Amino acid sequence: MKITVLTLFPEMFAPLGESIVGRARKEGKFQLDIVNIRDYTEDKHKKCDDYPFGGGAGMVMMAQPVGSAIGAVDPAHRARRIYLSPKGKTLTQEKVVSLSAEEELVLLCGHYEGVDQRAIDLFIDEELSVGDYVLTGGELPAMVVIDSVSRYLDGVLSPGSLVQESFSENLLEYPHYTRPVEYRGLTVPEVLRSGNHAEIDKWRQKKAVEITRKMRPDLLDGKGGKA
Ligand code: 4H3
Repeated sequence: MKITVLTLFPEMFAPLGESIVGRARKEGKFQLDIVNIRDYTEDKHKKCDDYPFGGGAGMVMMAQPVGSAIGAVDPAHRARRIYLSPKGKTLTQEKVVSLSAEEELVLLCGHYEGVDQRAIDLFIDEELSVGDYVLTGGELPAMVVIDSVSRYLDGVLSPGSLVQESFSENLLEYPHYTRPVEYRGLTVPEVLRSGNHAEIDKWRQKKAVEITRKMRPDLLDGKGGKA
């Protein structure tokens, strides 16, 4: 997969050079290009934003730099082009899985009051939100999309990790423990040290249901998930 990010703040994407995503990029499991929209402005002062028609606070990102940037990175419109916005459909795990099957994604990050509506109308396939709150820009949401999607690409996670996850679909995770056996008076549940993998699986499943019932009952009664 190839993911291209369009942003006025490319340095915000430095975290994607680290950890699991950073390693996956270095190993060529996917390609991530961070493109500065400013490189495509036709304004002699490199301006990319302007005052809103109709008045009001804040600045609006101009259609021209955004349109030229998209045209340059995806001339044949082969990519699924996504604008991160609180108006979009909320990103779900199911959506993450479907995005991971795309060959190419373009993620457009707005800043300030947002992007001129004509750039969205002309160039964007879909708006996505990472949750019902407003952020200063679409950069963090774009990173959320990249991180969550990259986990489903071949060779990014260790073999087994996603299998485990699909067994517990619509359930929250059971608790994890590592050494030592006792820490500040709290001990690791006996069953996890028993070596009995059938019993361990049963215990984990039971805990997952328990935790889901307590924290997110909506996931069990079908209101929030597919259950
Ligand atoms: C996405 C973008 C929240 C989300 C965002 C989300 C700033 C989009 C500006 C930027 C527009 C205002 N906030 N929930 N903010 O995914 O450019 O909407």
